[in-house]
Amino acid sequence: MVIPQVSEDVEFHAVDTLVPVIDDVELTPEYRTLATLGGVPAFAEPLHVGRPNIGDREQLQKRIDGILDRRWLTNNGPMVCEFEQRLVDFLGVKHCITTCNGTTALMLAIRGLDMQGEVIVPSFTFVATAHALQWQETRPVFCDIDPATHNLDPHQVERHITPRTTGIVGVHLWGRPCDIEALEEIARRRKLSLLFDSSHAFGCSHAGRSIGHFGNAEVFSFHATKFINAFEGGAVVTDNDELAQKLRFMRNFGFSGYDMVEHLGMNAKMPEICAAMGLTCLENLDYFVAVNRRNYHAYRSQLADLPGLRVMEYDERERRNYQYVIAEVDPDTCPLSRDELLQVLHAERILARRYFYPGCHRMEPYRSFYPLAGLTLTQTERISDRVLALPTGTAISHRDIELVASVIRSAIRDAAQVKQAIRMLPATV
Ligand code: T4K
Repeated sequence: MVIPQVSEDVEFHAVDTLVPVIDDVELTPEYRTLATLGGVPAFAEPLHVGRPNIGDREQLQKRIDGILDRRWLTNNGPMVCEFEQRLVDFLGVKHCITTCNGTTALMLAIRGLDMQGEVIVPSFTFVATAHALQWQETRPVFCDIDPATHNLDPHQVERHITPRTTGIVGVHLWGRPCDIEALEEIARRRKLSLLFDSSHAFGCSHAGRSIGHFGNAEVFSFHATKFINAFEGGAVVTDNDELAQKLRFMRNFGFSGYDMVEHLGMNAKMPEICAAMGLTCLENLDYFVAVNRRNYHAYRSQLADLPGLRVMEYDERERRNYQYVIAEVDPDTCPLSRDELLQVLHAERILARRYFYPGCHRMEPYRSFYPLAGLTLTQTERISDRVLALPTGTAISHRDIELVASVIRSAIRDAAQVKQAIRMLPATV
């Protein structure tokens, strides 16, 4: 398969486009009746937030054939070694240790960095960030975010440090880097380990340097829904030789050779077929970025000037992967709440998501540990009530985005009717 080039002025079509129910010629999107108001849903099949990017299938197939011919399926095989080397070259880091998913990569890094006791972490993240700590009995201490960036607020981090604190885990949410300098300064001064959960930030940069370079280590996820996917997969990257060696042992039961175990370990190895997918996606990275960027700009222009709805911005002076298109709905100025808008979209089979509602502190086991956490996590609660992730990626077309945007515009225009109709609908979220 030839990967199409995406240029600024040429109309593009998605690789795996879902087919809308409505014929292009029949209805101008703006004038169709919303499904909430009794119309036909805009999409025949669910339109997901982040369907996997696939890349060049022929290349992937060739790699899979090679794996089968070699009969070497896992345990640090040649495909995994090649993937790790390509990641090292791409990111410009010293070491890359791939794993079977991002969560185990976090778990290994946390243990490898000896993060015990309490670790400061945002609540506004995918729950895996907190679970990776709690799973090994290290207590996640939830810290509020800066509402402008959705990332850890360094001023709040200082307030949560106690004699039991051993580290900080920052999350570069939506691929927008944390306030890295401030967090590095705190970690240095208070002698804490600093790990970044960079699951959203593969291919992004900060101050001209690739994400992957910062803190003591950074972790990527290569889950199917991520910008670069390996079906399932993850990686820890670091410049620290000793940590890298320890992590390599730990991901393979602690073995240093055929017989000798040097460290407590687990089975966190990436299989060869996952590395084949990862390599194939990596080769198509420029195409994925171009499509994501184009989708992002399409949404921004088509949703501009709506009252109370703002599409989150990316700093275009830095490298970004544009993997998430995030709308923020202000309940004071938007005629519909975020949840009402979500119901409208779901009725059209547009499966927008409330990432990362309601915040980890409102999920178990953390809700029971910290029943009053919401009192100090005011920005987390405020933002998690406003955010809506919209469908993007290489599986959706420009036409899909036009339809999604027209549904949102129509819903806001006819908000009074929509509100009334929603009261009669069963809740879908
Ligand atoms: N840290 C952060 C900040 C993370 O965001 C994540 C993962 C992690 C750590 C942990 O990394 P991993 O251990 O997962 O490598 C998804 C993903 O499952 C999860 O990996 C991701 N974050 C999170 C943000 O999103 P869900 O439950 O919201 O969505 P899911 O997996 O059902 O899929 C999303 C959409 O994509 C669906 O609406 C359906 C569609 N889809 C999904 C899959 C798996 C497909 O079309 N094809 C597919 O193969 O968690």
